[in-house]
Amino acid sequence: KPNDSWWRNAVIYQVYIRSFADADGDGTGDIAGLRSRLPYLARLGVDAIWINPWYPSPLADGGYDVSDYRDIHPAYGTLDEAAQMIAEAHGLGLRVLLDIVPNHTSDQHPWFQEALAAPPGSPERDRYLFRDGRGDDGSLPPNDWHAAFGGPAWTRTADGQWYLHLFAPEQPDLNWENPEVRAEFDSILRFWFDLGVDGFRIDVAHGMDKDPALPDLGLPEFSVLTAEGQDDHPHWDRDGVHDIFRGWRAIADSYPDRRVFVAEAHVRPGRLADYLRDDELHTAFNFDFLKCPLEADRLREVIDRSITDLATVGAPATWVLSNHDETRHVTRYGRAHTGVTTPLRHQRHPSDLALGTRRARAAALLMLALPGGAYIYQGEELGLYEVEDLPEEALQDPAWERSGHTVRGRDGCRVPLPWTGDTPPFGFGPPGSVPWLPQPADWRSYTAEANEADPASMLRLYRSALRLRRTTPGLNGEDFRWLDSPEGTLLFARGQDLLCAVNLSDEPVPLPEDCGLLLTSGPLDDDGLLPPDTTVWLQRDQIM
Ligand code: TEU
Repeated sequence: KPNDSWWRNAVIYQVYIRSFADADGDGTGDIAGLRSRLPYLARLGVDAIWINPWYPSPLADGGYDVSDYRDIHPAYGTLDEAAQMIAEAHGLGLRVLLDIVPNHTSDQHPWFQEALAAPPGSPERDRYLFRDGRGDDGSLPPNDWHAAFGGPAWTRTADGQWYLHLFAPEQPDLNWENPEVRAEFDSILRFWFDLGVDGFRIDVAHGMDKDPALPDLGLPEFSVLTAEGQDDHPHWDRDGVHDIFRGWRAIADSYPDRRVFVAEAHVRPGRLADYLRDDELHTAFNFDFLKCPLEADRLREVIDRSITDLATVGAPATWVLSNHDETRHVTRYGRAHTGVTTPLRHQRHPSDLALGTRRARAAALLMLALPGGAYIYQGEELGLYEVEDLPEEALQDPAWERSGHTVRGRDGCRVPLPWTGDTPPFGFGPPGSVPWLPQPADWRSYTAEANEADPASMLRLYRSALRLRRTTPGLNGEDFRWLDSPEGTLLFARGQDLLCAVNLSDEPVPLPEDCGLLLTSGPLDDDGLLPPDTTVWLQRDQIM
């Protein structure tokens, strides 16, 4: 594989560093913990890791409020340790992607502190989006935009001006019209590329460009997507972002071993391709897939659209089931409405853990058999579920406070990983340490150790799938074809002889003939039929 296209069918493992592994026992994950677990990740068989923001930050939004883009949060370690970790990962054949947060800084970033200290109209304020308020005394926000975690997208400062924040008030939005902002991020990218990182996930890639007129939206609440039918949204998915990313691509390509960008862009179906042209970003998360209910027809449609849309610009499709913003899919798939995802918007529904786990196994084998790239969120390979009963006093997501305690937010998918042992902290930290979010007692049967001991565990399934994905020619190529299959099921071929069958109907279905079983997400039934909520990988006999 040429060095500059490794990402086209890579499996990238998301490390939420705060919750991955805590070497020093302060309750928070750290770089030393990550280093100690790199062999685990190499053995799992992923190609790369993406590390959520690890920069100095007041952690008002879990680190997506960066106060210094060129250093490491002291709780996580030092720049030296970061450089060593990157070298060790490379030594194990793992690439390392970081998370860059260009839409907003922390309110503790020196730039924002300078802006607050400077007068209205000053160059310091022009790095952000400060405006006068409306009403006779300017006491009304400049427009009607809403913030993601609740409340208006504007906060008033001591001298009466307001500043824009699409997320928490501690996350003021940068003004990307300002050349200084652009130059600063070019320099930040180079800083980390020079340290050896292989690429970046770009946070809120669809939000950086704002209509300078900041017109009213007329929408009742915050929406992550461009409103249906609205081509000219004042802050989502505007043409101006492409100019920024063309500049970034030139920087990535100036390194002999071409660095890579992954877009986090919540855009309308069909619009993602615009971000993935030759001179822009490389790849992007496929949230349509994450949000799709486990229903054959809906999945077939999303899969087809994902592949064909991106093929128009030569980009590979990608697949993702969970991340640090969404309810873990074991829990989602255990619900009647499996497409319900975001913990920022929806009420909770009862979930059947056994059913959810069974479907999560089926979904994993589906995802890993599809052409293109895939993302694994830490802990999904252990079968972790969403922790929905965290005590209220433990909740940290700004959504909890900002919503006036009406939504619990995203902490339930961010609970520190269980590695070993029978009691908390389950090897996340040293014995006696207290993880920053409490772990459920029954995670004793979800530890990496417990998974390891059980041949039928989620971890063993992921590892087998990732190994076969590497060694099976059909799964390496781009070739993908649907085959006819009973209603409520999916059947597709990869290359000459690899088949994947997914039964999402209520009845067992026969398997295609003349095939050998390579891998299955669960036991076949006594007659050799494929039971509901089960996926198999099959090898077609060569005689065909
Ligand atoms: O999320 C971007 C985003 O649009 C979120 O509102 C997302 O849709 C929501 O969390 C889904 O529940 C990114 C990060 O992934 C998230 O963790 C940050 O809070 C956010 O940006 C602000 O930086």
